[in-house]
Amino acid sequence: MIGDPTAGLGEPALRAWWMPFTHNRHFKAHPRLITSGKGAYYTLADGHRVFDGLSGLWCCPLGHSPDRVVQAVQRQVATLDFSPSFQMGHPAAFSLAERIARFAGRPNDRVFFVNSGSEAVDTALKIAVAYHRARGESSRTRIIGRERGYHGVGMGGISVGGIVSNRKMFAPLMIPGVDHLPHTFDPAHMGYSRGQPEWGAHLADELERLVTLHDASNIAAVIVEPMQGSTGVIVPPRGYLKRLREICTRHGILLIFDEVITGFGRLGTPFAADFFDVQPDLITFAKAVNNAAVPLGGVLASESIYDAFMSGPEHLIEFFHGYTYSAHPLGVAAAHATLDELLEHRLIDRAAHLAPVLEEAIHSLRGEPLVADIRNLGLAAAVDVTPVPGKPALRAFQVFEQALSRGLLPRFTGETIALAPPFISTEDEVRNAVEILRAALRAAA
Ligand code: PXG
Repeated sequence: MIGDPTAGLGEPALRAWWMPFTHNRHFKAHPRLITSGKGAYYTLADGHRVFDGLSGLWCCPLGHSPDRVVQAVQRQVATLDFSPSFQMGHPAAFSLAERIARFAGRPNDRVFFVNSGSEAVDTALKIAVAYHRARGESSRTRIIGRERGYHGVGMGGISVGGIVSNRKMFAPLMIPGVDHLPHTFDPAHMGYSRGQPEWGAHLADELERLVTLHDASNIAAVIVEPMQGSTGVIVPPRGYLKRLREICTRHGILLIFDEVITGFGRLGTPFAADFFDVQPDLITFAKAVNNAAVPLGGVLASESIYDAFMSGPEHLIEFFHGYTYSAHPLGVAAAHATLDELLEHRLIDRAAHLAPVLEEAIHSLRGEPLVADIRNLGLAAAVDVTPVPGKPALRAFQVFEQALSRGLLPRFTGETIALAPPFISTEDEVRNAVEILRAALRAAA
């Protein structure tokens, strides 16, 4: 490890925070503390700077504390710190919703604001089920998720998600009537694929099988991450998402793209829907929408979905759902500033430009010790490592530690190391991050 990152903070000082998705006992014995961030770099408690290889947790495409976002939030907190969004509204939330719909190329969509990806997913599932009911098809309640899917940690999200460790402790709490498509990762057919694998579009036909099993009249929606992020950058086979779209349309099933990771430019297009040229009925987003300066997420809903709710007496609430902090003024201000930066500096084009740089670099790791597979799409890439026998997930952690000590903060999860650098990174920074990973792989072997 670099120096002593505890910087005087011993275990007692770290006792109270029960950390999320963290090995608490190990962490508190060997803490890794971040004290500041600027641009593409974090500074650790011991003063070392590390390159932020995952843009925070996929959420900071502009790097850290960009001036424009900082100033927007500072101005906002001094002007209007909080505004109720039940039966009241603040102007910037309306203009942001319109901007996001236009940015998505879906100008007639409506945007429902929430505070996280998990809330966005649970909101989208509620919209889907309530939509069918509003149209008199109240038997359409079943949701189809996908194996290895990550849709956050709400009750809906873990139910449609497909990561067993996130589900097994909570099985009795899961929403009923969920089924899962198979995931699309098969190293025998797509090992070391660059971009989208050629093999695997036929896996979308599994949806037809589920429709035959349950009957379309019982199915509300299908939810997928267009590119699976958390489970390790699993890239959809060519034609797969188009086929899912066709099957959904044929059977009146809503298609939900969970774009919490892919939204706002990660694939070099505004949304993954643009990249794959497939338009879903609902899109969830969070993270990069406002560079994660303040928690904010949302759901884009097509006009016809919104319209289905707009019946009954006008003085009555149409959709009984929302959060105290929906469209929080600070989150909204940060999002306007983030969109300004993304658009003015053409940073999504820059992500597209950096994508082949990352692709070339990451695939040069083929043949390095421990490497079992490499995948990439847009400005995201993953390296699978060979597990330590009998100790699942240990190897990737060892590689992570080696990388961190050399100045790179990647993401490790399961047997996968992921990279998703900020869009503001230079080509050299992207290549250098991969060189650090190479050194880390060698050192961990
Ligand atoms: N949907 C998707 C597709 C996500 O990736 C969520 C929902 C939940 O978002 P919230 O804001 O509730 O956490 C996510 C979150 C990782 C990593 O390392 C990924 C996420 C979060 C933290 C780490 O891959 N994705």
